[in-house]
Amino acid sequence: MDCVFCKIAAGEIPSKKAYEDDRILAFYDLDPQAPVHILLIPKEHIESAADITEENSAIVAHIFAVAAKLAKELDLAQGWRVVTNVGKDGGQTVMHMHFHLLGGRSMAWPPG
Ligand code: D5M
Repeated sequence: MDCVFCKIAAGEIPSKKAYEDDRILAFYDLDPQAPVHILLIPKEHIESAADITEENSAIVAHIFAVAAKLAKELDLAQGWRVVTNVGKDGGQTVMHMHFHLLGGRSMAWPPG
């Protein structure tokens, strides 16, 4: 499968890692939208949050636990945001589910 995030998870494409275990990888976004901009992905290929089911949803809880740990480590005590884009209207450009962890600046609402 020609998936850039599968290749990053497999170490075939380099990334600046923030966290890794057997199930997930967190790495810095190459086009940062905030002083801290990290992507958290499952190593297993899941296309988007639209494919989350009762059977595979534990990975999402794990990703949020690691996001909270990273936010603490990176001193984002003022606040931070987790975003996942789904499909064309959601602004998803890489079809491997990922969660953006954004922090280090004040966020606007609603997102564009
Ligand atoms: O976000 C996809 C995000 O993925 C976007 O912010 C750029 C980032 N990206 C794409 N390729 C790479 C590599 N190779 N390293 C790091 N970051 C990358 P989306 O929600 O799909 O619009």
